[in-house]
Amino acid sequence: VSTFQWQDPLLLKELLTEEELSISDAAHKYCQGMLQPRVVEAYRNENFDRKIMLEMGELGFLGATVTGYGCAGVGSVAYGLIAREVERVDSGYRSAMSVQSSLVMHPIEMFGTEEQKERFLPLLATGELIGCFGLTEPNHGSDPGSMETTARPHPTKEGVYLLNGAKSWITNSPIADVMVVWAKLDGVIRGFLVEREKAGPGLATPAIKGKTALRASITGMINMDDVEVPKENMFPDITGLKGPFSCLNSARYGIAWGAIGALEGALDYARTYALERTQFKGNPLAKYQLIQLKLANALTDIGYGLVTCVHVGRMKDQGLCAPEMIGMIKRHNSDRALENTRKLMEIFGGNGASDEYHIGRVAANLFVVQTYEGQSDIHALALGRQITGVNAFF
Ligand code: TGC
Ligand code: FAD
Repeated sequence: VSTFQWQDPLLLKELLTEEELSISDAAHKYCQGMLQPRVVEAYRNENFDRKIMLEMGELGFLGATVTGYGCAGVGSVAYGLIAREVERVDSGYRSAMSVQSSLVMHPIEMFGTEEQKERFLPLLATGELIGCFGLTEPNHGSDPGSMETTARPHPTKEGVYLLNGAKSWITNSPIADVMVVWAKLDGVIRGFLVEREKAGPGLATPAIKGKTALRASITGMINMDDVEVPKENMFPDITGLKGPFSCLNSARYGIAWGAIGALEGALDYARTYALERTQFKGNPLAKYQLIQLKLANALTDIGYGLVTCVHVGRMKDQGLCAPEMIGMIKRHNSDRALENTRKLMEIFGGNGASDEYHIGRVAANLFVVQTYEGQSDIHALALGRQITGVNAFF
């Protein structure tokens, strides 16, 4: 028999290897020591500090699962533990990290030529280069198969493609040096590595300002008007939607961990507040049963969420993971994190509206976490399609 530990309710640490525990500790120290002190100002001013990518690179957090090319080559669970610690501070910081890792480095590792890997991966690993992933368009989000962005051979320059179209809501795009852009070539989806330096005047990546969430992350568009991309920057073999969707498996898996990290952060803020704040005869809020119910619900979803993440991570590394398993934990963990955080926010009363107390930022961010990489209802329909064999999308 052991004593219950609210900080680790189902003893996650017993499921982890020594290496995973030490990566998790290192990530926790960096995130609490270096990211947490910056986050209120960053969020208030919509400011993403590019130096963060260099710091994460130094610690081996970028492309952590990639083998070789200056990357750490760790397993999926270690990657998830990093995402959890980063998102314990802010979902936007996790976005920056996971886009670089899962949506830029991972596809280059999976689909790139040897030349593309050698040219991009080491510099993306250190954070000297920043990447982004352009799938969503102004008119096509949940249904990226209908994308309008096109690629066509340059009429006069041999071995060059011209890209035309617009991508919207793209994490990191305003500061990205290399952009993974998905476009239709002769009606078939292909992936291109668009380099800012070589793209010419037809490329514009304006920031989307005035966001009501994820303000510590930079988000923008990728506008392309005859942007030139050399043939050697196209992924050679991958065609169709399974290209971008394979990248999303890895990123959605990281989000499943990250969302629980955000909820753990929220629970910590709420517990501290409930113990310190008194109402009615000097009692701390923590004494009241309705307050304890909110804390208990959050803790239960944290315990369940983390155990499923470890399980799916192990299955992923053994090649036993179906995409819907990842969709299921991405959906469930982000839904539970959002719902619980919103309830925990009530504990703060009016102070919940002050950014100094963090909780409002966490709740606002989690709306986006529930929305990007497949909104929760989209993942429900993907599961429904598997259960019934009937397609409810169209
Ligand atoms: P569907 O017919 O289901 O699939 C088309 C082809 O793709 C294959 N496929 C997958 N392959 C690997 N992994 C997956 N998860 C896959 N899902 C589908 C599928 O096998 C098929 O292959 P083939 O060979 O038979 O052609 O496609 P559909 O058009 O019916 O769409 C299904 C639906 C709605 C589930 C899908 O379109 C979807 O997931 N929509 C959500 C869109 C989305 O997630 N967008 C994310 C944009 S990136 C982003 O948000 C980054 S935020 C990053 C951050 O800041 O953290
Ligand atoms: P829509 O597709 O218009 O959906 C709106 C609503 O309708 C949703 O609730 C959806 O579930 C529902 N809906 C749609 N179709 C159906 C249906 N058939 N049945 C039932 N309900 C349906 N994209 C990228 O490519 N790269 C990025 O880096 C990136 N970063 C992002 C960062 C931020 C801060 C945000 C907010 C978004 C980001 N996105 C990115 C875009 C994100 O993936 C999309 O917003 C998301 O996929 C949803 O698409 P949409 O916004 O067009 O919503």
